[in-house]
This record gives sequence, C-alpha cells and structure tokens, in this order.
Amino acid sequence: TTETLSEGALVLRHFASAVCEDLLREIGQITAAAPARHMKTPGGHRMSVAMSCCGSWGWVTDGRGYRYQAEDPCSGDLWPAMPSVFAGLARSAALAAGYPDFTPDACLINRYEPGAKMGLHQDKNERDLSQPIVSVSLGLPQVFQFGGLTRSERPLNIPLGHGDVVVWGGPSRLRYHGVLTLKAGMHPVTGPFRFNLTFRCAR
Ligand code: MD3
Ligand code: FE
Repeated sequence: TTETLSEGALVLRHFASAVCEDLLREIGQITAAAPARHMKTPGGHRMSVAMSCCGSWGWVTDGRGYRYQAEDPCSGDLWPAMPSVFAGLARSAALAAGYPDFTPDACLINRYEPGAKMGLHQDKNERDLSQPIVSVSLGLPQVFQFGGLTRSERPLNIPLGHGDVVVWGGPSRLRYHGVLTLKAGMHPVTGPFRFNLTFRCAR
C-alpha cells in the first residue's frame, strides 16, 4: 500500500520486505569495514544514533560541521561500495514514487538502540535538492516525525516498521523531520536495534 503524506512524500509500506535479510547481511559487511559510531555534532554533542555509510560519499559530522566526504574519518579509507541490492531497491522505490532518474551516490546507515532519537532537522547538505531521498526502515518500529517547512509547524507522528520505505521529494524535500526515542524491544531479525538506510544523491 502507498500513503501520501504530503505532496512529494510517499510511504511504501513493506516495499523492502523481500530483501530485508539481504540488506541486513550487507549492513553486517559494511559495518565490519566501517563500524557504526556515535559522531559529534558541530556543537560537541554525541549523537545517540550510531552511523556508518556506503557509496562514493558519506555524511559525517564533527567539530568542523556537517558535510559529505569520500573517506571514513575513522580509518582514512574510502567508504565501502554501495551494494547492488541497496542501489536497486532505492531506484525501484524512487521509480514507484515517480522519480525515474534517481541515482543515489550516498547511503547513510543509522543504527538506533533503545533511548536513541533524532531531533527535528532539515536535510540540506546535498547539492541537488531536486533529487528525492529514499529511506528504508529495518527492525524495531520507531515513530517518525514529519514536520513542515518551518521548525514551528507541529509534526505528524508516523510509525515506521520493518521493510517500510519512504520517498521524500519535490516540495517535501526540505521539510523538518526527526524520530522519537526508540523503545526497547527484541526484533526477530535485528535484535534490539532499528536500522534506517537513507539514500541520497549528494554531489
Ligand atoms: C523527510 N533519518 O538521517 S529517514 C537522517 O529514521 C534522518 O533515521 C531518519 O532523518 C531515520 O537525516 C529519518 C527519513 C527522512 C529522510 C530525509 C528526509 C525523511 C525526510 C528529508 C526530507 C523530509
Ligand atoms: Fe534527516
């Protein structure tokens, strides 16, 4: 089923179901080479979400700010390549949502443990804001907050579960969004975690 949240923003429920276990196997390989880590915000706060990346560009944050870079700052090596099952899923979800030309070059892997959250923010470090973002949720359910174009607009709460995919483009691309605190639980495939893959065209 497809739900439209607002113009350009679509939830594709269970769109990734057939490949969830493949995605998780690839996450295991990527994080063996580029471990999920708690990055620091430019203001010096430790993020509660642990992050890794794959693809030509990775999103990083530290005392110098937010940016994309080709190397993992922990190792100096290039980020692991984007597995074909990742790119194929992201492209087919974008196509289903009406974006036939999506070419992701960056995938951020977010790992949430109980108590982890992400405050309301905009994604605006990408060069071409006409390209959508595709996100894939795996494991424990977590409530996503979908806000407006200003921080003050009160967000909608949308639960996202294992295999759900969301495509954010057009006039929704710069909406504020975040996720509420993950509640403790045990998922048969991911154990105590929720993973979110966020596909972007960064450069
Ligand atoms: C709505 N991650 O990594 S993905 C992020 O669940 C991020 O890990 C969240 O926000 C997570 O930046 C949410 C969904 C998402 C991503 C980008 C968006 C929603 C968006 C851009 C515009 C509007
Ligand atoms: Fe975001």
